[in-house]
Amino acid sequence: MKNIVILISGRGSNMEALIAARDKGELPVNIAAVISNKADAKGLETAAKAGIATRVLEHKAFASREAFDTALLALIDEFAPDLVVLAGFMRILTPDFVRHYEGRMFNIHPSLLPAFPGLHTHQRALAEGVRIHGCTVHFVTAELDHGPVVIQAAVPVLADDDEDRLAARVLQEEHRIYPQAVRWFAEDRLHLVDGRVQVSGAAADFTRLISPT
Ligand code: NHR
Ligand code: GAR
Repeated sequence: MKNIVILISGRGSNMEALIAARDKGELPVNIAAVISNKADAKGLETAAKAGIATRVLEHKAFASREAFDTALLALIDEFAPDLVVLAGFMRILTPDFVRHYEGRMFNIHPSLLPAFPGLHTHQRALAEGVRIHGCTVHFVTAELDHGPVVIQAAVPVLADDDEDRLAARVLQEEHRIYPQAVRWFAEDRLHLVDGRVQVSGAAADFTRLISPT
């Protein structure tokens, strides 16, 4: 079974969705550790209650991004992960760190990339007046929020939406697609071809059905 390490900075509801999927037998991975760059991240308690090893590495204790990333890499590798899962992790990672985990690090981003990379995505989607918003799981590359897309989910923007309501509706979809993406990885069904992700097996058949060429 593959090992995963989850990185969080806060609430950790995406992490919880992964734990729940594992507990239901829908996600065949060993969650080796949950690591936070913030000591007060609520998700740390949730992970500890689930019996998962937790670690804190505070970025504030380091003089530079490079120094933090070097220590973070060493800490993560103690758990020998096959996949590193960013789940609401709020620190931009240096190119050397990203290269070390190339093809084996996921992020979930609360927009339909390539729209709205970076922060405050729901507020920006509302300000632009887009009718469709959503979330994206992608492989992490050095360019922020630009890595190959693994899976996306679309969420309608309603006339009376505010940031909180829209964020909550997107979050529900995040909790559905993140376990799905990690499951595909665990099943060795993801293949990078020319910088794009192919999903082998039933999902690929489904893709052909809904977009005939
Ligand atoms: N690192 C790289 N190299 N590439 C990506 O695609 C990354 C990444 C690190 C994190 C998550 C990302 C998101 O999904 C992510 C993707 C933090 C920031 C940010 O500006 C932006 C995007 C993401 C995460 N962070 C500030 C910083 O200076 C700190 C903000 C804070 O602490 O609140 O690092 O949106
Ligand atoms: C999620 O919406 C996630 O997509 C987003 O933060 C939230 C974390 O929630 N991530 C980013 O904005 C990364 N910059 P969670 O801690 O409950 O999973």
